[in-house]
Amino acid sequence: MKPQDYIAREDKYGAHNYHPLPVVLERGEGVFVWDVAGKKYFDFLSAYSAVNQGHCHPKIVGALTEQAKKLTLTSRAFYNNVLGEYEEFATKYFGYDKLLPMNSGAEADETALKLARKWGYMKKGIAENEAKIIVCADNFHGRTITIISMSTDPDSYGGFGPYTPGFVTIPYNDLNALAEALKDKNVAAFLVEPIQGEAGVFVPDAGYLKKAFDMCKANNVLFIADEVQTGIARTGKLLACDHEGVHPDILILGKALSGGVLPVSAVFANDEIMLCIKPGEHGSTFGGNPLAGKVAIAALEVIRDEKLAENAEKLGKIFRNKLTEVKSDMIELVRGKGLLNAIVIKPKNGKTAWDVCVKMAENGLLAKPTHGHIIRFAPPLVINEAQILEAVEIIKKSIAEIGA
Ligand code: IF1
Repeated sequence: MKPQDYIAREDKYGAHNYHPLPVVLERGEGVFVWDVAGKKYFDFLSAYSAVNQGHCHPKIVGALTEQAKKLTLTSRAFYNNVLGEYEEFATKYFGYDKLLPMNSGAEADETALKLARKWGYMKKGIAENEAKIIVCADNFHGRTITIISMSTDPDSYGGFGPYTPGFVTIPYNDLNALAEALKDKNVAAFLVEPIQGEAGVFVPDAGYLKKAFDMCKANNVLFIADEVQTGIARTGKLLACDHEGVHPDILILGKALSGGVLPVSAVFANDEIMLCIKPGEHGSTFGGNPLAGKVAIAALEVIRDEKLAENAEKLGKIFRNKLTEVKSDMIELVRGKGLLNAIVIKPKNGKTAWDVCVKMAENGLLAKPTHGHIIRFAPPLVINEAQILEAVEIIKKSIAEIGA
């Protein structure tokens, strides 16, 4: 089969809920992926920051295959010998009393919203069904109906109403707006991405997260960090909140929590919050399965043992410096933190960010535009300096070819 045969088959039998780049991949290893014709690419998306440890990391795949031969799923109707081991390891790793295991990032966000509302009624004394949660414009927290009810992006919420009530939207990176919203005594929580990934890698002002956290504490409001995309070493620290010494009341993780080998997400909180959910009040068939537990332990050990946060910090600076030096009237700006970066493309001669991405693919590097004119660059954190420099050359060459 040729690439277009794979594409035609998906088009015929699969929902059209994505518009992928015309590349058909069949193998991944470390920072590289290969298509069905054997062409090799740098992966500069990492499945939206789920493959931070590199494709098919042998330690993580080893944990997966070992456990897969023993026991994959019991449901939570019974105990199993792995869940407690994973819960102890991960709660000590991130510094919380407990975690609630789920599968997708959206499920973890939904869990955090339920937890915050429960806490609001049981501990803050908010009247039943009156709890409000502050969210930021241009957020991305997933695709469920409640989560898109918080969205300001018509592509996310359009045509899916009616919407879940109880959300107050403020501009991102705006402490005055937060101060105003916190005056409402029915506010239970503030849900925020430490960096807005989907919006185009918007890094807030230095000090924003810390000041927002302090303002929430002063108003008895929970600070919830959605680190599904920014967490697990992506921005140069274990968590993006660590850059400002913020320890969220509720932490949401997903994606690279499993190194991309299967869906694993989790919500972390201390007992005062977490124990507001009683037995039988929340759950999921696969949440906390032994396969996920062993994979997540291995994925987190790789982050620690291979010092991937430190690597992301060091190579991210080199990447941004090199890209900033590129002389091109198509590059409006370069921004990011660690190895979560983006360039804003100024269209030229009708050529857009999409054309740049198609050209980069021809030249051996995969990345994808977000919101039309922004290209996100997020390679696996196992990348080395020589590979970063080689990737910069491909980006430079592709922009020059498109802009010519
Ligand atoms: C798609 C975006 C990225 C997330 C944050 C929760 C979730 C995500 C901060 C939900 C998921 C994914 C979803 C995927 C593409 C990708 C994405 F473009 F959609 F927004 F990364 F920026 N919180 N992001 O980024 O996690 O349920 O997907 O496991 O839906 O197209 P999920």
